[in-house]
Amino acid sequence: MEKVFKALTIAGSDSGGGAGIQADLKTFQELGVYGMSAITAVTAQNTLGVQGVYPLTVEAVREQIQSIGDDMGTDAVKTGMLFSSELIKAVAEQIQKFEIANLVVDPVMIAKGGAPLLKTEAISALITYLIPLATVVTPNIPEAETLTGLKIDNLEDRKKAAKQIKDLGAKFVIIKGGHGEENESMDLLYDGEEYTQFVSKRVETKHTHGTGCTFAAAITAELAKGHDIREAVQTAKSFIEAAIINQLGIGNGHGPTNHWAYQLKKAMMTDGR
Ligand code: PXL
Repeated sequence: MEKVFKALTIAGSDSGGGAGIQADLKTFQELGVYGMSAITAVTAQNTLGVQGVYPLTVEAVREQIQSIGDDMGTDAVKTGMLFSSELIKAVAEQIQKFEIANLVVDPVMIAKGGAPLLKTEAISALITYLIPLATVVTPNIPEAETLTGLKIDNLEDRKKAAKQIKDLGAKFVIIKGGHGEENESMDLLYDGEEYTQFVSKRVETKHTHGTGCTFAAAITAELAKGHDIREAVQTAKSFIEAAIINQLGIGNGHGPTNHWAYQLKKAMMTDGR
């Protein structure tokens, strides 16, 4: 039998299905990776905003990861919404215990409408316990500013922030360009020596809910399959670009992206259409 690659997401549940655990599992599936989850918090949420946040206990989170580690194992882990310093510490301990090879840390802080998904007191725990274990950290510009205390206005600022986050102990850093204002969206990868820019055209749309989760989940799936970081980021970029361009028009607010668009595009290309 062909080897089955597996990925585990440790994140919050988005009842609306566009972000969080749901976005991660859909993305793993689309990229041919078996998806597993450890839920840190349940959010009541739709395209209009976050109506409720219900964190799980430290025990509940620890045990979900334990169950997977004891039996199934995983080729990669992604973390998303972790909410509190207690949950971050427990997750970091479990990740160390199971000697996870590929860890993608998406430092989720605030939902699109402004609802906090990480308590302010937990930012230092993220820096102390989790980022040093990361293969790659994937902040957007506001998250990179919070992690570094820098104000990011231009490419030089971005490079400085990437270096500072790398110095916290992560192997790679990608500062995403989705929050910029240029008509291109550029993601900047730093490996400790070189900066690599991944550029795509900016798409004007309000349907971008869950883009950060989806991008990081695609990187996780590709690392799980054994691709290197540059290949993984390139595929993730194509995946999220297709998902944003082919949005679904669901809900009255910031709608979800289209998680099946990338495979559809690939199938059409191999069809010769
Ligand atoms: O996109 C960040 C994010 C992560 N996790 C959950 C979310 C969101 C954004 O809304 O709801 C559960």
